[in-house]
Amino acid sequence: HGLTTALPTALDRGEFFIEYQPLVHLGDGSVRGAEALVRWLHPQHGVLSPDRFIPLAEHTGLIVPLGRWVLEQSVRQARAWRDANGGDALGPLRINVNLSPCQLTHPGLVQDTVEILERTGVTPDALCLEVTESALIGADDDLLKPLRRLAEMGVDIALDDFGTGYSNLANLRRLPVSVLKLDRSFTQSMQRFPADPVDLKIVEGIVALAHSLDLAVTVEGVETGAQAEQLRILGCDTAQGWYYARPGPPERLHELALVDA
Ligand code: G
Ligand code: G
Ligand code: MN
Ligand code: NA
Repeated sequence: HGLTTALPTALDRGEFFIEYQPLVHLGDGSVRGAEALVRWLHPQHGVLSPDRFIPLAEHTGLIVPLGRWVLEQSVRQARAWRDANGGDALGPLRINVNLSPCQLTHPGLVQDTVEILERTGVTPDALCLEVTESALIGADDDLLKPLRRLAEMGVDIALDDFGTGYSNLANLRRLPVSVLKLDRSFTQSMQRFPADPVDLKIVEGIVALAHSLDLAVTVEGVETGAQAEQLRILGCDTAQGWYYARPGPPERLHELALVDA
């Protein structure tokens, strides 16, 4: 329908924008960075969430230029935060950017990323690329190669929505990932304090495994202080969710980081 015909030219018309949701250190509550979440300001339908147009963008191939645009904007934003802080006074704010499976198979990914980092003067360790667990299940070496190259450069790779894809845990060793992003469903089950004992055991097990493989654990969808506390006790490293902040404009992230410094 209407979205399908409007999507191909939306990028040129400047209708996309990015909101940022803070990533908070569970130990001390400090803001460590943000996830970039794209939105489409459609002239008739108003603000559309990515669920409404990312599948369409993947289907039509627009996801490659759109994903590149999101990456460039987000890395520029990370640079702007750094400059506004007068260097690294707050510690560098890191930026997380979602990658679609289609972007992984696009041959330009590594070079585009290198060029964007060079143009903006942002170091690779300030960037984390999020790939869903389901995109990497059964991934062959060709698919993993660009991610390996990026990881070798110092870019962090996060396994997004972890725990929903039924991936072989032993498979984790093979993947060039440094962060597990635990799926929101685990956070939801921590709503009650104490949480369901089986879910507690599962999260405890995932955290132990992750840390033994030198992976950091990020939790998403944290909506209450009780959830945050439970997940902190379980050893999770970083959290994201409405309890801290909703996705919002870049100025807000800077304010949050400053307030807390
Ligand atoms: O922003 P929202 O909270 O509605 O996010 C919904 C989904 O859209 C999330 O799963 C997120 O990973 C995805 N998403 C948000 N921004 C991007 C993007 O720039 N690229 C891709 N591929 N997915 C995105
Ligand atoms: O990439 P990913 O699917 O993880 O994207 C995060 C999605 O989760 C976005 O759609 C974002 O708006 C949403 N989200 C972020 N924080 C919360 C939260 O605390 N609760 C809920 N229900 N959704 C959240
Ligand atoms: Mn994500
Ligand atoms: Na996720």
